[in-house]
Amino acid sequence: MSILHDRERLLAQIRAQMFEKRYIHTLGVAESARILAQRFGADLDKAEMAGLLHDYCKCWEIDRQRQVLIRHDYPAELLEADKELYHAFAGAIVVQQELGMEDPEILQAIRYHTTGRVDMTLLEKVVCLADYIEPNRAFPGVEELRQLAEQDLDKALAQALGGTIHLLIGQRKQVYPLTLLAYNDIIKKLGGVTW
Ligand code: DGI
Ligand code: FE
Ligand code: FE
Repeated sequence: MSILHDRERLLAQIRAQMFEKRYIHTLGVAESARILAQRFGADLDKAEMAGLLHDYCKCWEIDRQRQVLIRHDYPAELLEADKELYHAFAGAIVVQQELGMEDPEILQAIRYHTTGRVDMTLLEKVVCLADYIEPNRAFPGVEELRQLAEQDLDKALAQALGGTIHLLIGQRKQVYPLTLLAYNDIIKKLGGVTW
């Protein structure tokens, strides 16, 4: 049986890639993604699976993540960007190659879970937002974000991405272009500030 269909083996494999805290976060994202999928009409099992896999190589050495990117395909500007972004793009490659995940929707949800992008799919939005609001997250504004996520996926995601952009600017860090494009795209589709 494929590891993807053997839950215990899959969880053990994921657990072996990361520190305990990251694994607890991973289970939280899977749970939140399932709840959001139910609320907003995405595929529950795909959302949960993408949540389980989204940070698969987050705890790997940066050089190992970079090697995965270099040996495969990555956006031209990624290696110049914050290394925090590598794990999302490398993760999508690794779970395909090492675990045999072939579902393109799940792979894209992993790939874009950190940066977002223009025209995010429902599943991508669900996983990206679940990453922000899972039960173990604690940051200023997370409660407000959870409440917004009860009502409106796009508003919550705009608030989440906007918060990250704000934080990065406050830290004098680069903002990856896709994050700005994702934020603008959602705000545009919302028709401006409506909340
Ligand atoms: O992997 P997680 O910690 O669960 O969460 P994540 O995948 O959303 O990673 C977020 C980190 O990436 C956070 O510390 C902010 C950092 N980061 C650096 N540059 C950017 C960025 N996040 C976004 N969305 N866009 C950036 O340009
Ligand atoms: Fe992540
Ligand atoms: Fe995460």
